[in-house]
Amino acid sequence: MKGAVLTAAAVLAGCAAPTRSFDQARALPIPPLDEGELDGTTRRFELTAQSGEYEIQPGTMTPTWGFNGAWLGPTLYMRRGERIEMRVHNGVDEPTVVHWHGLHLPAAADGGPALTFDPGETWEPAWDVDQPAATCWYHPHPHEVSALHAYRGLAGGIVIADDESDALGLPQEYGVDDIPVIITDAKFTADGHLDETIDPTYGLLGDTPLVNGITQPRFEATTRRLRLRLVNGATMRFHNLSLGVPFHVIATDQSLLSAPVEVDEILLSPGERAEIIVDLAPGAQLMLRSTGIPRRGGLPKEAAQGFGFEDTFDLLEIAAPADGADPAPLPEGLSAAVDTLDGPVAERELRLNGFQINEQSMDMHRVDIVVDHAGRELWHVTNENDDWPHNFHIHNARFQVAEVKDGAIAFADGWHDTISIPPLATVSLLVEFGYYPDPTLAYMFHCHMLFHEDQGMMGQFVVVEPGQEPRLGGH
Ligand SMILES: [Cu+2]
Repeated sequence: MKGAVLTAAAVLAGCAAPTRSFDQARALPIPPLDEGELDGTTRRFELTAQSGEYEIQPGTMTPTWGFNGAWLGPTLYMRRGERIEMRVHNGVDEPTVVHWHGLHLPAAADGGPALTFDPGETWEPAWDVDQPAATCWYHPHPHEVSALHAYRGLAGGIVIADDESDALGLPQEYGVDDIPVIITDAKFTADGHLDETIDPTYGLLGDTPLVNGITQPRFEATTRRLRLRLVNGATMRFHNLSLGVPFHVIATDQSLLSAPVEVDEILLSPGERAEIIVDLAPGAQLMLRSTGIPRRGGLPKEAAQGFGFEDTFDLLEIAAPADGADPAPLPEGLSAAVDTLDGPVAERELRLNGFQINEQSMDMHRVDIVVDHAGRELWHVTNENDDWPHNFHIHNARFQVAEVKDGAIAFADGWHDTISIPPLATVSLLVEFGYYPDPTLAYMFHCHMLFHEDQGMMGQFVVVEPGQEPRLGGH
């Protein structure tokens, strides 16, 4: 009997893996929760992009950008059924724009490159939240410099809540048992500035991973169960994340799964999110680690090293409380099962190669795809490169992975808006768009390795009424 108890405890505590700890650990910063100003069912937010400096590494102040602060931004909280009115001030010295990654909204609010606004100006997008609870995020999207602006710190999390998910008994006390884990990276110059040298192949791939903006973070849990909202906000780096103990995935990019799925690791490409539940044994110490990409992500050795696919990092130390009640069993069902997938209205082929899609570079004056219906489409996305990874993000949409040919995706269940496309693989996506017809403004689809996007690996789609012609710019 005693042996059985010990075995269970050992599994919970991760005793099988050696305990790791940082030599210069600092408390994990929790970005402020910004609930905006609620007026009936309208929620108003004010965001200011600004410059400042921040102690990213212990003892060194680094010049940075952030929203409503020096570095990164607050976590925006909103609920399904609400109207959002946003005021975004550009307080930095370059034109920029903010994209609400994962949100379904009109193109005029989406924050694509055509909506870039100048220093000193204010942009006021508004939309209705009509999508399930999810972890999303916001980041800049100006033409050709999205990576640089994100790298300087213009990024933050978004929590979308709804009544159904609130009722599940999942951890939802922000900063206590419901924790944003925003993973980015940096490289530093000798004087502690962000090194903005853009490599012609690897862009701004950083060698120093950060969680919520700092190196060597440690979270002292006060509860035995944590919900971690993992956001891969890195500009180029893929992360295969593990904790040394099994954990449960409860949500992918766009919503809760139909049921929790137990895994040992989860791969997140740039832009992807997952919510996981981690149950802690009393007194346990865990390390969230980036462990290298399984099978090198299908890359040859040299390319895998270049893209950092063989790198391993300790990201976040988690200390469990010394005691506390055992967590209750997780709910068996999380969200209603996915409804039957209707046949797609249209099929498209998108071939990713180098910095281009279908042999074309991004052109803000060209419409690549017209969506003139509210139905689903099947997009077959192929990575034609054998030595480059890519991934794929569609704005104002959610998709399910219908089929994967000649490659493996670590976690394909659930609804996504961003997904890895391994070398020489074709991933078929059953896509549902937000239906907000507007012939004058485009949404983007692109590789979310932001250097690839900035180099032109992006296209535009316009959502219109049946039979309507797009006319970008309103002409
Ligand atoms: Cu790419």
